[in-house]
Amino acid sequence: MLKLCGFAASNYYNKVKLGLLEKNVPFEEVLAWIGETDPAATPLGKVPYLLTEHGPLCESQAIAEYIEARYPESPLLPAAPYQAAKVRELVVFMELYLELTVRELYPEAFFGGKVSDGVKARQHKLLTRYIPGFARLAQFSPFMVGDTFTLADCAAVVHLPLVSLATKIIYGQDMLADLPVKDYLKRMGERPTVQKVNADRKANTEVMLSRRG
Ligand SMILES: N[C@@H](CCC(=O)N[C@@H](CS)C(=O)NCC(=O)O)C(=O)O
Repeated sequence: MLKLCGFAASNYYNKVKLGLLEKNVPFEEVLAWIGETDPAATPLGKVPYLLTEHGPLCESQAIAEYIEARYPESPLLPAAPYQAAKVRELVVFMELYLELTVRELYPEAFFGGKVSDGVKARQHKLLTRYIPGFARLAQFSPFMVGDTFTLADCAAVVHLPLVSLATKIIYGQDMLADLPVKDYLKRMGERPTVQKVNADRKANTEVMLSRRG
């Protein structure tokens, strides 16, 4: 059976977990905190990573695509190449431009640390450019791309709340507020799979924060 390694407070871990649940693929969760990961499986010590009977795999998008190729039932990528590329395009946008940009703010937004004014200003400028670009691609009607739940929704459900929350805490303004993100997340939150991921995330976040002391 596939083993998904990492911890449920992680958005990238939850992207893969949500895909597995949506596809009804059996898997086991193996708890691995940062610093406790296997370097042979994840050379940069990042989570998630997946243990398969062929060997380990890291990087959430590579993992998601592997699962998709191996378990074609309940597809999370459209069969048409262009539509599938549009899904991948949006995942890249959300991760490379939104999530990685706000990630610089997490130490202060979530972990009691401090982020310099210079970094805050730089990330704000980047987001001011990136978010309108994202807005042109995202559909929200009712899914991120097309008329079915896809890998773009797996990514959106886990990343967009962090973009909203981190920008609200650091800049006093949810920089996604002009997009229909709240309604979208509410709609997605009606799915039992999303409810499970969110409940596990909340419980694991408590444990993570208590470990940090
Ligand atoms: N590009 C990676 C990002 C994964 C990632 O950044 N995971 C975080 C937890 S949410 C992590 O492991 N951080 C520890 C680190 O970067 O050393 C992926 O898609 O899997």
